[in-house]
Amino acid sequence: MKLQFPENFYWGASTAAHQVEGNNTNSDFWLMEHLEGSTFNEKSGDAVDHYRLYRDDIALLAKLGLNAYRFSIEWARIEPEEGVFNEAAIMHYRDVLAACSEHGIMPIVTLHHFTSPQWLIRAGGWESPDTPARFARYCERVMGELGEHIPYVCTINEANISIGIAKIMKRYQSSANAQVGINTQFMAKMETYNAELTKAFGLPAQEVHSFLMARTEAGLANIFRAHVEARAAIRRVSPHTQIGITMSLYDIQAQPGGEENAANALHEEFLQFLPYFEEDDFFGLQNYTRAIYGPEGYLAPPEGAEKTQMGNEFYPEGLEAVVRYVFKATNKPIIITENGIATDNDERRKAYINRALEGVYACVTDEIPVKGYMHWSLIDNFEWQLGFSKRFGLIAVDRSTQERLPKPSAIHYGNIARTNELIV
Ligand code: GCO
Repeated sequence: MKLQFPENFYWGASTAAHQVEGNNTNSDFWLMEHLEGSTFNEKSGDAVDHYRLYRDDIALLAKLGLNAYRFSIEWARIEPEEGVFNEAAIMHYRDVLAACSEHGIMPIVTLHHFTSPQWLIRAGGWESPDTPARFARYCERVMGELGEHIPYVCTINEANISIGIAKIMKRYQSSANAQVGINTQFMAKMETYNAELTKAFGLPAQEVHSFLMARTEAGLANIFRAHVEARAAIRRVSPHTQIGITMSLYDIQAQPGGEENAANALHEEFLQFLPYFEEDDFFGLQNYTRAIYGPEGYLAPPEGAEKTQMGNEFYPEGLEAVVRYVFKATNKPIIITENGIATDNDERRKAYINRALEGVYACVTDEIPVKGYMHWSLIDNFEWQLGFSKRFGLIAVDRSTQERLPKPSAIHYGNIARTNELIV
């Protein structure tokens, strides 16, 4: 059967600056990757050298048949010191946007994708009440200069991620507590790490507030205030740009007796933030798997479930459910800004794409305004703490030569994009 997508559907892929560009030396993550006892498996280094090779990468994306590219602009490059804006970095992103335009690619730009300038962290990071204004000032500068070339902007990537991190940490700690040996080792490692953090940022470790760290209630509110203040600033300087935020969302399911836990999770991870999106133009939705709740709380994936390299359950059907609940709650146009799978079995990536898109098709048929699908990721890249071993890319990279090698899934997805048709 052929499933025909709407004519103006955006078929794209996503990346994030720090994960692909390389040498993001003024960012907080760069510093943290280089600490002794670092929690990163490896350093980002040259990553996949996208800062230099973006023209080839965008040409390749277009050649595959895609018509949209979601990437992020790096705050640490644009404003390496507080109040000092680097014109060369702004020019670089102007060139990236020009390359998109030459290839007929619609850019979707993210202004903050996890990494921040080191000076921001020294000034209190994401727990400081001054950070929303600092973020808005950076957004205003970038959008004032480049906004005319940016039709869609996402202010902050996965603004709700600290909630997911806190839940994972809690699960990890309860399993670590059960294994005292590991726990002692872990504590010793943490001590070295904390001492190094203090040295690096000149602050007590508990005052280092990078984006992917534990967050207080006030810190979480700061992040959403940063979105609201940035949105107002962007509206002033680039009134035609459509503005949204992106959120990390699970298909939240309940087993009998788990309904209340599931409803609480939905509220905590998503519904509580609705007031902040009211004036947004679209919603950036990111989904990778489902989360099941029973009467006692979160349940591990069912026995025997297929897992991805991330340990997530292979569950592409989750996307449809998330699109439906997001639309019901927001009534806004949706762009799927991330969805994908870490695997070395590219056949499973193809299957994941097909099954996820079948769900998107069902939503579109029900007149839910899904504008586009951005697969994570265009290219294998630096998966944060887990390094380069987790492969989400449609395109592989030989990092010794930086040669790009499109996988069969890239050809497959490109054909869907080119024909606007999914064959199931
Ligand atoms: C996130 C980020 C991406 C990740 C991707 C795969 O969701 O953590 O937006 O940077 O690389 O999600 O884990």
